[in-house]
Amino acid sequence: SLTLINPPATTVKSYACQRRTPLKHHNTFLTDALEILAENAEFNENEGRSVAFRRSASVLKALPHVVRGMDDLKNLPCLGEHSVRVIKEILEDGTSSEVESTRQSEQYQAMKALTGVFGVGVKSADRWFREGLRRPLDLIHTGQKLNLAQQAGVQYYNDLNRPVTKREAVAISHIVEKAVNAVLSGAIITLMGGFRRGKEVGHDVDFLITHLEEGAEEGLMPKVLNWLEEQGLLLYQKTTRNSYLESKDGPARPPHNLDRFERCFSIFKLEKGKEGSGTSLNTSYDSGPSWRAVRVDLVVSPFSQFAFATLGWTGSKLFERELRRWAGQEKGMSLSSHALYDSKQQRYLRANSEEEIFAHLGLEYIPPSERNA
Ligand code: DCP
Ligand code: MG
Repeated sequence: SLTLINPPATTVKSYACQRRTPLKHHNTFLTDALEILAENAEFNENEGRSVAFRRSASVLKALPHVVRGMDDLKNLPCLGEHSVRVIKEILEDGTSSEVESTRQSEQYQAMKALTGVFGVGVKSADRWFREGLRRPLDLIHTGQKLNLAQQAGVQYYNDLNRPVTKREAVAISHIVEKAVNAVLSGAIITLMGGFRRGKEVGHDVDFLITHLEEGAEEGLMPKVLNWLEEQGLLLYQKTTRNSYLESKDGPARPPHNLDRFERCFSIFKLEKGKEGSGTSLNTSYDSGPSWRAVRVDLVVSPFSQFAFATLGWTGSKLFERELRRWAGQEKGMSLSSHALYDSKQQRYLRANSEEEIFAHLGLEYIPPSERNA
């Protein structure tokens, strides 16, 4: 029989939804670099390349130790040739020339600044970059035609690029609770996204709203927005049918309930000094206004879809992507934030909790704080 000379190296499963990824990990010096390349690939609309870099970074986030040499990468999944080359360079020289030149490049910096405007996607940013624009204010100076979202994005650019703290998220959640309770009693409001995964800061605050009584949530969104508007708490809002996960992936939602599931992208006006009981040392010297703008996403879900919506809005984005890829490629199923469809059985699988969805998918349950892939 064989004898193992070395203890087995750390084994890492290949899909991010099969493994635990804590918020704080040991390899930020590598993952930050890989994520710059992923971001740059997105700016160049090269999705395949971007996902490859994000998957590589994510594997390193799941390791229980610092990567010190190339030996530590043995047997790890998802590490493509390009990622390995970048990692090797950083391990040997301390930096990667490709990452550093990307970071310094005019295109990367301009695309980062322009896509950092709320409402501006890669396509518009790229067109403006090719027309010679570099900074958000250039959009104003050159008189570009902006839609309402982009106008708000430029107007509140500084505030919206300042991280939202957990304390501010809690203050916003009190406001949202008040608004929802004013128009419907018994609704359940849950903080989603990065904050549910344990992050201390975020780029926005995400909420999922539901009601135990199926159907009671219908028509809720416009009422909540009216209430907020009347109180002068909204700087911008746009509601849409929530269908982002379905656009490519086929049938993963029950055909009924279509019109009930709504999403609102908004910007809240949050009074300063109202974010909890702690004392702040410097606000009295702040020369700015007495409030700040905060991006808030609201999603309303019928209770029958609540578990799917919860799983779908908790993230991380890569974790969600990997869940859907696992469902499709390994299980012949189609997962969305509304439902799970089993193609073999040709039926939707019900679930009342995230645990049940993981079980349907044949996955070990991963709690939100370990979904930071
Ligand atoms: N989401 C997704 N795919 C998208 C948009 C959103 O899977 N294209 C899901 C997963 C996200 C959640 O919605 O975690 C919220 O989206 P955010 O962009 O707000 O992401 P986070 O909350 O994770 O990050 P941040 O802290 O930057 O807000
Ligand atoms: Mg968020």
